[in-house]
Amino acid sequence: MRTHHRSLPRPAAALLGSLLLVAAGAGALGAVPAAASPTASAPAAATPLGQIVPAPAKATAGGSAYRITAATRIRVEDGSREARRIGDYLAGVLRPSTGYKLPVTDAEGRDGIRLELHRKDGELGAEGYRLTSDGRSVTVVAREAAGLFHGVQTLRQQLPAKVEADSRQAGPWLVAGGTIEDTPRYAWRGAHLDVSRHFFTVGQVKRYIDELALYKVNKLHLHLSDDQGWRLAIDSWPRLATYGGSTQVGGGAGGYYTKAQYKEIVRYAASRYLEVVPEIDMPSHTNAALASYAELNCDGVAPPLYTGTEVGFSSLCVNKDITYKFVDDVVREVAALTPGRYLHIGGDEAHSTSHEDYVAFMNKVQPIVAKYGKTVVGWHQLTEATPAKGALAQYWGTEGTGAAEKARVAEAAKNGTGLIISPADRTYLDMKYTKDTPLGLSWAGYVEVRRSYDWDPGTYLPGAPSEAVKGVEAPLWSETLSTSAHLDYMAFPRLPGVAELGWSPAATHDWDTYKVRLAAQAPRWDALGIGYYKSPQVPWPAG
Ligand code: NGO
Repeated sequence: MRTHHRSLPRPAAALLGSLLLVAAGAGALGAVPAAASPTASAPAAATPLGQIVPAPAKATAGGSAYRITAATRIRVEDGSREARRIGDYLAGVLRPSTGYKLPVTDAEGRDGIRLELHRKDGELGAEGYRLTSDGRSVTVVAREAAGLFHGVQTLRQQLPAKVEADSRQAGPWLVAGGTIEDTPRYAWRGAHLDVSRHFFTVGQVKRYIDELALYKVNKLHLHLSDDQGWRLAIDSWPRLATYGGSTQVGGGAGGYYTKAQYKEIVRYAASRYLEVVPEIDMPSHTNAALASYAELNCDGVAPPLYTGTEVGFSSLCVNKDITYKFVDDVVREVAALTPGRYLHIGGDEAHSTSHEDYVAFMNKVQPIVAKYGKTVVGWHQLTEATPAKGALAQYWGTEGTGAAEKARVAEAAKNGTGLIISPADRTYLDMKYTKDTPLGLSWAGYVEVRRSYDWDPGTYLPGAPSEAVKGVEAPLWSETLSTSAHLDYMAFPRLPGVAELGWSPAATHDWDTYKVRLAAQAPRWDALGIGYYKSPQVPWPAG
């Protein structure tokens, strides 16, 4: 059993030493200003406005703090179903720790927590929001429901960390006064999870989704197939899941999602405003499929199932017609289950496929994705072929990647291929933090917290136009990871940093202020039972 993972919330008293809570604790001892009291003491007792992760585009502090009390109501005035759902979600976060009823109502009123959709507020865009807090109310306004949801995450982080606890805690529950106006820098703020090397249950994936939502991540890229396991039921090729999904790295039992389970993941992600991007990796990383169906192999012989961690040895048979029937069937079924716009076809590390065969394969598969109404995403090796119109390439090189390879990706970007930036030596959450990290890999080097945050996706790839950059993504590969505690320990505290690179304006980028905001998140992770790496680079609160 690993000792660094703390699965139980720390007692509230132990939290009082933390940066976030010293002030709130002091408020509990003295006279807490009433909701409409003068500004002097109230703001001091609350988390300063905008001291959250990701940093908001703009925060203007001032005026009275808002205080949640037993009388507070959550108002969703426009009566929309989505606003109501988000109100219920917020109530679900606040009720256990505050102990208040917090009814969600569409009755009009100027007090309370107000969630409003202003469909004509163009400035807020598809995901932006405005949060205004004063003595009478805290109001979140957005044009779209996604923006309202992100605004609710901001509200959560403005409250003391113990609001995350699942048992009743002492208040006061203050939100500093002022206004936050916030829209994301990038439309693609992704997290990737490898459920193939080790299988993760629907419940484990939901837990990760909830962690992502707190940091305004909006894409969940699921790596559903690889040499070690095929993880999604495909009706037309049933052995993929029943046989190809029957093991994992190290030889454990593996597993797969039924179609109903996959849909449940998609639904849950959507309820947190994340779009699922399914990946079926090809032509390599396909041993599980090749083992399940002999006819997919060039020599007609099925290899055994594989439970090691080598890469690049398998390949679909590029010259057989049945390969494309297989791809067509799989893409059709995956597309039908996926409301999102994208389908990731992998394309990485095809070391046992010749260049000519690789190009022919990728150029034949991309139109199949289009035929089923989806937009292609591929790892950046896709640019060795001809990326389809509108396709996105996910760059996963490192500082050591050769200039020619970088230039090829940049050239594709100039010609219209969008980029998702995932440098392995910056954003790979499976890289060890240091040589002493008990989990993870180190092929791209060690990635300490500062290294994962302190770079700019907009200018990362020399020669790529900044408009081509659609966003960032943090992959979490699972060769060495098999439990939620493992995922948490590798994702925290690096994931919030990559999320911030995706959301916050470049002008807010600053390690010295970031590390203080990041440190202030720790009591929240404690309250949520998220065990994290206590990097010496971050000024964690004592306690
Ligand atoms: C590489 C490789 C994966 C590994 C991962 C481990 C890509 C795109 N292909 O990233 O198969 O799991 O590294 O860090």
